[in-house]
Amino acid sequence: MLLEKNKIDTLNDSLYSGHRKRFDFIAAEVNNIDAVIKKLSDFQVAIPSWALGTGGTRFGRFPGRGGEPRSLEEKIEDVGLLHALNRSSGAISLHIPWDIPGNAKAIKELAAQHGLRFDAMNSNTFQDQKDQQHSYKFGSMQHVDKAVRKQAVEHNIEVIKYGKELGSESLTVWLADGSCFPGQLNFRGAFQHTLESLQEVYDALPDNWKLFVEYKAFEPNFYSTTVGDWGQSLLYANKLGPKAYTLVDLGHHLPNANIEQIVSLLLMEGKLAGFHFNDSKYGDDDLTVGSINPYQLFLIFKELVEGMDARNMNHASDLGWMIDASHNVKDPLEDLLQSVEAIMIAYAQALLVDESGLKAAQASNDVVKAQEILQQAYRTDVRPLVAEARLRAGGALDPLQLYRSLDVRGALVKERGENTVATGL
Ligand code: LRH
Ligand code: MN
Repeated sequence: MLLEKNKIDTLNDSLYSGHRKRFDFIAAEVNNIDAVIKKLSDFQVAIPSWALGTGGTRFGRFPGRGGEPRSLEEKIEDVGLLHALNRSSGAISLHIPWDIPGNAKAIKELAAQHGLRFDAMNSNTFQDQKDQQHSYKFGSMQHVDKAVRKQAVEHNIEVIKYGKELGSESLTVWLADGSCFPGQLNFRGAFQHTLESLQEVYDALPDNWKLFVEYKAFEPNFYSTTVGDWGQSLLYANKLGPKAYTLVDLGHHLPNANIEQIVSLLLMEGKLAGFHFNDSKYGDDDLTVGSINPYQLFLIFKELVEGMDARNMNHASDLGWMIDASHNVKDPLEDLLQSVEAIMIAYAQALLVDESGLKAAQASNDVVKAQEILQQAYRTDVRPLVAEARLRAGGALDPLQLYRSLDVRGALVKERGENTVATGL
């Protein structure tokens, strides 16, 4: 479904005067307002191809209204729709084998028509495919059987091949590998096998590619995970080489982990790959970004802005900004629109932090002043700034309102049917 520009213009015209008032009010408070808006317009979040349908849990999946994408082409159309609405979703991250491009050239052209590029590719050695020779029941790259490890390495090299054809420049490896009971696994053996396997994948990377090592505390293994936390992931990344980095999925931490401190140190080490943004209250809940703990998201972006500026990094292009969520009760596209909005708001708030004032407060241990400076930015309603960035980039002032007023889901159901189910989680 293509979104006509005039539909966006009509909505924007109806919302413009209110927006202008709110924008002028906040803009009066912000130094270098145009630079801030430019940074927001340049910032693009990659949409996961595996989160365009209704997800579920082991207790079941409750279908949505339907109209889910039936193919990679329709997934690209849906991400194109999101990007037309908010002009901040200019990339898609594919998962193989859920999204094998039949004709890579045609897929690349279709994505370009929607203004989309291909972000990190994702391999999958956490499920057994029907025609697979060896099972990953007891792991993939950690497996005691060399043949299983070899199969996992070959799959990742195949994923790189697809990525090269599509213009992607990075591979995310998330390994479900681990153990469910004490005694089941030799930790050193599992680490060494995994490192050797990752090294073979690393050696197959094109020169300009990056390898993202994604860690996770638990699930589907519930006693140990072989890439279980940022320290273990950093160990792998340091041993593999300069093209290997650590990927931070916000939901992959133990309760109350200080993720903003982890981010600050990985950035300091030049080993931060990027993010899988989502939110959670307990485990890897994969909920809408900013729906449970928006202050933590702000604190993470505050460390990102300060750390990236300290290394003269380009905010828009030097890290991988991706969402990784699953939608059990919301319309997938509405959920993703809310997630992108939450990310843009946290980034805008972080850009408003008085960094020099904060440094002065820290230097004089003025703890109260430091908190006041942070919360001044966090408590600033930056939504007009994010909306203005969308407007200047040709997007909708209120993407969700337009998505609903045009009944986009209804049109997708008419086009695709009620019972279509997208591949993915
Ligand atoms: C694992 C994970 C990983 C993906 C999968 C869909 O929990 O976060 O990034 O491969 O979700
Ligand atoms: Mn993830």
